[in-house]
Amino acid sequence: MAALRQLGSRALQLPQIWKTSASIALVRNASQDATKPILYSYWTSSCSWRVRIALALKDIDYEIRATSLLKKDSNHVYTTDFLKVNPMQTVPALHIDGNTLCDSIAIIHYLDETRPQNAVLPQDPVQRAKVREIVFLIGSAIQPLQNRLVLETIGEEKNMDWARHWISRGFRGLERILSQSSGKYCVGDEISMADVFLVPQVFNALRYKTDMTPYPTIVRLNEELLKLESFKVSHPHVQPDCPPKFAKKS
Ligand SMILES: N[C@@H](CCC(=O)N[C@@H](CS)C(=O)NCC(=O)O)C(=O)O
Repeated sequence: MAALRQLGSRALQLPQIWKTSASIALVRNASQDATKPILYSYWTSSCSWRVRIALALKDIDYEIRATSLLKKDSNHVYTTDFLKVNPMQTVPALHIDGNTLCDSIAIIHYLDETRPQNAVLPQDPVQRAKVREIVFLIGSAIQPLQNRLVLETIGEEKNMDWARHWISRGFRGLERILSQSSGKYCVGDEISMADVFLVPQVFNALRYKTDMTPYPTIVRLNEELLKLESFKVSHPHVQPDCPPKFAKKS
């Protein structure tokens, strides 16, 4: 009933027979905004890439709003307009179903809850916990430490060493975890949110010239995942805001 109440006055007018969990799902779908979701994204942003992969895996059509992290470009995150989109002035943000959601983890959970096709969280609680362990390792113990804003504060002289240090520290743990959990993909043989987080993080690692030889499992999984269409179509080098010198010719 609590979930039903959250649907507002519209739901309260429903006949009793509709008030089942199945019909709640139907009502949710019917109330989803008919307009295309808008993704605020920057081509090299690994957090934006996570959401682009999830949208592609779930076959959700969306409009991209290229939002630069660099003030020298137009439409950057420091405009007053974007401040209204994301108070943290970071990407990604996703406008969907009449709401604007920020933070890749929150966004991907929302997508999985409202668009369950090609689920990125396994049903089994242990597998699900393992997926979340990998997601949080990358999302809170690696990426925030090598985020562009942090590197800017560290300064040009030291920032590459800094990024490599924290990525390598995280990858040492991640390699051990994945050597136990992985099958074809990060957790068993099904694509999950862990895969969605892994590939963009490896992209960052390579960008900062991290030595990948100590991480054979990470390298294997990254290569396997990059063969998949959802990872290819969302790749930074095929984004509309990718500068021509990096753009992949198709
Ligand atoms: N926890 C957030 C982190 C978002 C974040 O750090 N985004 C980076 C790009 S990957 C950003 O916008 N950084 C701001 C900047 O570089 O100015 C998420 O997962 O979406």
